[in-house]
Amino acid sequence: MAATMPLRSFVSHVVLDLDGTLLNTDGIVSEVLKKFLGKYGKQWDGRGVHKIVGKTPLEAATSIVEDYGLPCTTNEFILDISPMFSDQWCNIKALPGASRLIKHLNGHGVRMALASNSPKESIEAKISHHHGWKESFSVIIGGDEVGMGKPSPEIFLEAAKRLNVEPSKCLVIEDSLPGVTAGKAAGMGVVAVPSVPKQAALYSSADEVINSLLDLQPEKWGLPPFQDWIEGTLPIEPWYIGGPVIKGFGRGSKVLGIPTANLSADSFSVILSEHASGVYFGWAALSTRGIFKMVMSIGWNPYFDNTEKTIEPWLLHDFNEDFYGEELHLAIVGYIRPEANFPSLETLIAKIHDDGKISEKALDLPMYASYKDAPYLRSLLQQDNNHS
Ligand code: ADP
Ligand code: RBF
Ligand code: MG
Repeated sequence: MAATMPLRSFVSHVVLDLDGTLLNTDGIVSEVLKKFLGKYGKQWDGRGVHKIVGKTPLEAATSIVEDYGLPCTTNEFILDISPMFSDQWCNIKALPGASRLIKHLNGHGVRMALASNSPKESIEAKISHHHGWKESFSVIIGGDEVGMGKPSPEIFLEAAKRLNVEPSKCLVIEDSLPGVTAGKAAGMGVVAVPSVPKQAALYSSADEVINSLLDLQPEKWGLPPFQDWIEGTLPIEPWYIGGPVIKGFGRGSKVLGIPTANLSADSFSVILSEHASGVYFGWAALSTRGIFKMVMSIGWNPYFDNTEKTIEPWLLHDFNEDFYGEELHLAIVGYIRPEANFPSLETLIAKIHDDGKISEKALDLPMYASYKDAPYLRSLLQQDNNHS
């Protein structure tokens, strides 16, 4: 594989896209559109997101007015909906790994530009809610500062000019197709981080396609490597999730020989959308049994091509029985790798066992072990509750 990889040229500067790359704007956009279209008796069809991701506000507005046959002009639509968006800027969450990347590059003196199709004013408003972001960029350019937005290379060429560097020394990080096209047309290296799931194949013009910013390897581009990986694991801001174990697809234990305690994807759709798909680990509490080490997959399981984003914890303990219906609480403390597809069941199974071993070992490190005592887990245990 490595031998067939094209040689990448090293870069000195990084140009970042904002919406969908650093910020989870899509969720907010969908919420606002749902509400707005509801006023006209129309229903927002989430599958239309690809028509607006990475577009200029005018292009996106034009396609919505057309597709939904709205009884207003594009300009009226923009005037009407703009305040609804502005009200929501403060609620847009950073995407997984965004703050880590900005801090890392800035901390190593790598100069960065932010180049977004949205107007400069909205960019400033959006990033003002994220500590340390604005100061980290040497250059911030909005779509309103250039003649043509992405996919025209203009905005990226202007970014290079303001950074005072050759375009070929810039690495663009982008989630959208228009952005990737613009970056390549500007003669820059491009890493795509697609924000629409399962669409990686469309991004073949990018130099590299990664699943989330957590997977970026800056050293591939001659930039300083991340130093926060520990024994094959990346510590993350812990998050907690729980509910009754539901019956899954019957594939985990039956086909793979690896039982996974499915949690209902419906109840967690919001929290799942906020976390990148991939393999994570942490601690699991079962009310009548105790607290156990755990490794899990979040995502679409490419090997089985699930239609829904699922969450499948494998408790690293021999239970010899099912515990459907039982309450399960999870503390997720670290990340291991993106989801992958495999040529055979055997290779998938081997990889999951590797993940298990990595997790077993890492969870003994004090930085991960301490979460075994998280109140969210302890409070579920019946013995503990009986004593207090
Ligand atoms: P699938 O994971 O495809 O749903 P099954 O439903 O056949 O596979 O089996 C998974 C069930 O096995 C879980 O719901 C859980 O009740 C049980 N189970 C037994 N041991 C474990 C374990 N170590 N980790 C997770 N689940 C386990
Ligand atoms: N499925 C995949 O298709 N690709 C993966 O990379 C992958 N990694 C997994 C890692 C762990 C730790 C676990 C528990 C499961 C993983 N699976 C993966 C999901 C596996 O295919 C899943 O258990 C079956 O889909 C059973 O429903
Ligand atoms: Mg399962």
